[in-house]
Amino acid sequence: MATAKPAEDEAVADRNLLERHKKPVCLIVLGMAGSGKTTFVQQLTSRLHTKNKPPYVINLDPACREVPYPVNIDIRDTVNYKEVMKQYSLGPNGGIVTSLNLFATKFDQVIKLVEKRSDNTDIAIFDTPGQIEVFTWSASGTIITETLAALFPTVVVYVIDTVRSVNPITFMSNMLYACSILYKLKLPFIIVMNKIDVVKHDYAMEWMTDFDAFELALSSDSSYNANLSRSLSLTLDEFYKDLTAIGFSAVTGEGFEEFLAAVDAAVVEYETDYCPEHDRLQKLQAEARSKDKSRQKEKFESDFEETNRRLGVTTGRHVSHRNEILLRSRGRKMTDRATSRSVILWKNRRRSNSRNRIALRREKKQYSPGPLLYAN
Ligand SMILES: Nc1nc2c(ncn2[C@@H]2O[C@H](COP(=O)(O)OP(=O)(O)O)[C@@H](O)[C@H]2O)c(=O)[nH]1
Ligand SMILES: [Mg+2]
Repeated sequence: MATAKPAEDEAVADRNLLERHKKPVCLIVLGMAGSGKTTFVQQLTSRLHTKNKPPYVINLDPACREVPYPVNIDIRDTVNYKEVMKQYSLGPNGGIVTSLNLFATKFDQVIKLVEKRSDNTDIAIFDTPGQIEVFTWSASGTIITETLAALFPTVVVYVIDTVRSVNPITFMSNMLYACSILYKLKLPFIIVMNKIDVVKHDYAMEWMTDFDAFELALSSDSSYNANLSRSLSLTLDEFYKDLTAIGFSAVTGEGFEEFLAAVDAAVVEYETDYCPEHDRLQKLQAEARSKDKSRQKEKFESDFEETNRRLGVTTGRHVSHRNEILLRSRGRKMTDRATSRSVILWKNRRRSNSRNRIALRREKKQYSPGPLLYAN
């Protein structure tokens, strides 16, 4: 028996892997505002269409004016960002986060739609909101990413603006952000150094592999920021080793083939590194849950025995006694609930102060997202 269990586990893991393998690769495109995420998705989509491999494209940016690529699911069809801002009295960032939260409640439908396309789509692309932190540090961003990663081969594509990153301190901030996302999500990670039609990415590649070159770029600067960047560069050495970085132009499409090769390698990494770890953690969680359940059951039984012993109730009467208690408490709860509800209703009807009226009006206006619309 002891030898059969690992073999059984392996078979389950293999089956999970095979099922995930048949599904489209999900690319979650992240990056600072203006780094070129949307233009990158547009270029990728058009190139894949030319290759006769149309991707499934999902726009998760509720605040964008227009989507410049053929989109299959658009968050703007489900959630009205301006209305959310108005009704919840929010600013632009709060509006985007809340819209994403509302959309996340319907994400199971998105999953079903992507799954449905497994036979004829190799890639699903997720374009994210302009402000990166809206996605990376929000609960809905984490839910979306983790749900995708549990069901599909998922790769994070981090877009960096090579034009803005020529400043070594800006480059370092960008890399730190990338590093924090990589260690938070632990998913395969591709850095796309975008806009190489304007500035080539060679300088960035050199800074990532040669500390002296980075130090030279900082030599004229003796500020605190520069010193911090210098020491961080040494610390990030390990992180750079794990990275795949490619040059890309979202305008000309240069670097497209290299990007596809990086995606293939990332899928292998997902299968060999991420999945076994994910499955291991899931197993541990399931074991902990079942242990907890049995511990609770044991505790309940011993408490019950103890109470009966103290009350002098015989074991034969356990069932009827328990039923009686349950029935009585259920009845009491229902009547309690009913009476308290009627009291509240009565009070609400009676009370006519303005605060109550405003609260009621607001409640009535509570925004709810529309149905999920999608194009096939
Ligand atoms: N020259 C050049 N401009 C780009 C490139 N990618 C994006 N842009 C421009 O950068 C700006 C911001 O791009 P956008 O895709 O909206 O960025 P997002 O906020 O990350 O989605 C737009 O004006 C784009 O035309 C590129 O590869 N080369
Ligand atoms: Mg965008």
